[in-house]
Amino acid sequence: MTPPLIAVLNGPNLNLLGIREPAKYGTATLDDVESLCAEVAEELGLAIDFRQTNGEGELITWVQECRGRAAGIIINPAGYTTTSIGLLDALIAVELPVIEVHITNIHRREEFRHNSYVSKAATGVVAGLGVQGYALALRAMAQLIAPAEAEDLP
Ligand code: DHK
Repeated sequence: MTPPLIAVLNGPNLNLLGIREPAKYGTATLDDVESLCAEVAEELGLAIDFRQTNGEGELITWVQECRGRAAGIIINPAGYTTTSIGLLDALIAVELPVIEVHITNIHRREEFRHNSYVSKAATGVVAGLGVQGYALALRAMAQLIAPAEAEDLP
């Protein structure tokens, strides 16, 4: 059986992980995060499509493309979390389980980071646990999609 595909999508400035404000975001690079996700996905029997973009439109297109292709979406929308109704609408439109990840605890930070549009489409949110939040999100996603997968068993 082909492993279920989970899209792991990353928004603006996450390409700078490791260099960008390491006291807040840590020293792991985006490549390190991808390796972590690949390792955990393999353990869970999932396939991942791990991507990053600085463009809002591209992120929305990637979300749209998940329909009929992916079993779930893990997304760190970064700066688009609190600004993009277009991203929210795309996440609602695809009708897939969505887990929102933030490396930092956005609720302990500036007020403008608190109001996540993406949360209105998210099944769950992981925030403040560093890049391990991606691994936790994958584990939670495996549980979320398990009943649907089990129905396919003989
Ligand atoms: C990443 C960003 O780039 C910020 O815009 C968010 C998020 C927080 C994170 O913690 O991963 O406010």
